[in-house]
Amino acid sequence: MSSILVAEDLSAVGGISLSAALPVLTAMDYQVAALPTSLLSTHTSGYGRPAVADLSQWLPQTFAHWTQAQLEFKQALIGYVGSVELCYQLVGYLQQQPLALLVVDPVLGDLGELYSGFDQAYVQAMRDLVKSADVILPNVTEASLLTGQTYQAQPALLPMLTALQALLKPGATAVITDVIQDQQIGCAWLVAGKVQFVGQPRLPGHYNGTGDTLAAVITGLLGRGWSLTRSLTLAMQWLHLAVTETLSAQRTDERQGVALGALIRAIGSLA
Ligand code: PXL
Repeated sequence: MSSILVAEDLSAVGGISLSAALPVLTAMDYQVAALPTSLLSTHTSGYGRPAVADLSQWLPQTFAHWTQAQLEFKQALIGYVGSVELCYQLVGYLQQQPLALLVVDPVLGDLGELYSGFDQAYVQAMRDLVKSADVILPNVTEASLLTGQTYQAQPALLPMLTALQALLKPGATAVITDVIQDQQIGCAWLVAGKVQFVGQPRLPGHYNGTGDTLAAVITGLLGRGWSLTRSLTLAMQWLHLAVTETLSAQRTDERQGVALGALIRAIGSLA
């Protein structure tokens, strides 16, 4: 059983981020070190202003303790971080780890808007953070913010992916996760300068946390040694299952993350 560090917010209500990544990666047989980068009463989209705990002392103390306890991580996923300072602390901690895979979902915003509480200084910290990643998983909004391009829901992919690649270390890959093409929604990335796409039929609605769940699944599959193409293809199929289940359960509250039961059963059926 391999261990994985997952660093993202714990939002008590909303079913996103750590609340989604923990069950998904546990079902994939990982031992998860669940590091709440922020502790919130709800996520920041739709419930008003959440109560936020101050973890600025606890987080460096946690890194110091883990170092003293000689805990080691070969795989890590970073999602919503929440402060500029912590972006740099995470990089510092992970630089001391024998990391073979670092996936960063550079959570910044959606639908053309920054999430509440973030500003351009935070975008810059995220640009610095993604330099350490092997794979980054921005949505179109985040890709636009990172590259400084004006947001368009359906941007030209080649220039956007090329600009994203320029932010990364050699050998790393940028994958845009909410690309719409021919009634499909899916992932786009570059191979030898050509745009690749894997998608699934687009379903109605817009659910919080789909990006977080997708990032957990992709990281889990890559961590098993699967190729990027195979990981993204299966991850999109499973996300489709999750959104289908969410729709058929008639969960009308779009602030809640996607239903995870069908996805976890699908993970269980994978030998
Ligand atoms: O799903 C992205 C996300 C993650 N974490 C927090 C958020 C959001 C989106 O609103 O508020 C705290």
